Amino acid sequence: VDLRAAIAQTLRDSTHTLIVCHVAPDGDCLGAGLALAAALGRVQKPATVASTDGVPPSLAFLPGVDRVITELPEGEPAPVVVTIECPSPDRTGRFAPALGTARTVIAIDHHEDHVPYANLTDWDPSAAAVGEQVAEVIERLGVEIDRPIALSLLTAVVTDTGVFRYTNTTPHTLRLAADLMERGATVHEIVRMVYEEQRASTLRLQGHVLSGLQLHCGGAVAVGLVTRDMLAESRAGPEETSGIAAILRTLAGVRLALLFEERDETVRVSIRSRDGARADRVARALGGGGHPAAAGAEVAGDVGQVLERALGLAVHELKEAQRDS
Ligand SMILES: [Mn+2]
Repeated sequence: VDLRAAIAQTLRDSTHTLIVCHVAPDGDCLGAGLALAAALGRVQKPATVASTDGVPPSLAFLPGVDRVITELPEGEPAPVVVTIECPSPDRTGRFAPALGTARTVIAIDHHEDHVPYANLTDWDPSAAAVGEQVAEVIERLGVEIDRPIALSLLTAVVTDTGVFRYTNTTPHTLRLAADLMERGATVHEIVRMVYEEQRASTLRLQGHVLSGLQLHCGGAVAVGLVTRDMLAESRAGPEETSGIAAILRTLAGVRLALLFEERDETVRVSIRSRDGARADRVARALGGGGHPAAAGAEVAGDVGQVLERALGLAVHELKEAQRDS
């Protein structure tokens, strides 16, 4: 039996479904989660989207964000819980207890490092976005995709492919995007809302970080550093660092880009890679995870120590990539 048909049937049989995004949610998980909730609403099946870290301002245009919950509700637990790209239960943040009280847990994920924990697992690392997988579940629900659902799904696809620039973009991705545009969503409005409504503080912070750019390994490794002072001087929040690692990767000759963000007791490391180097291998060695081209980790210690350790791993990864090719 078709797995996604079984998932659709389970959702149709559920009196209430809790759809849980991962911590620090992105356009893919929120878009996919909101699209699934909207689709269930169309067939009179109540569904709630949950996100420990709420909704980032750049995604506030997504239909239904006003109903996203950030705390586990009291009362009757949801009989069915769907996790959206959570490779392990802890990625659900404060909603992890809901997995224990649910009758059925469904995991939909495209992350390489997924460790099975659900009753039904739709795991497809070849999917460009989890939104591609959710689009197929919605199709099996028999729901006509309308403009709000299309906008959410297209946001998932657009953001996880870096606007169709990353290697994960396939003909299937573009066909789905075309279908969603025929349902009334546009790529332009998403690009405008997500990437072209930036704050001055974000650009100032990028300026600080880029002016301190370091190159290692003959220019194959780019390193950026976000100190607490830089955040204060730019009047930027810690969430405004997203996108800097991707900028570092655009440099000619760079195969691994590493961004280090000074936090209270830890250092947040964001890793981007290309041309055969694997960001996820470096991230896993640091105790984190992610995709081959984009990964990250939160590492205890001061920034100098963490930088030295990560650079050692980056050198090792360049050798590994050489051997793989
Ligand atoms: Mn994703």
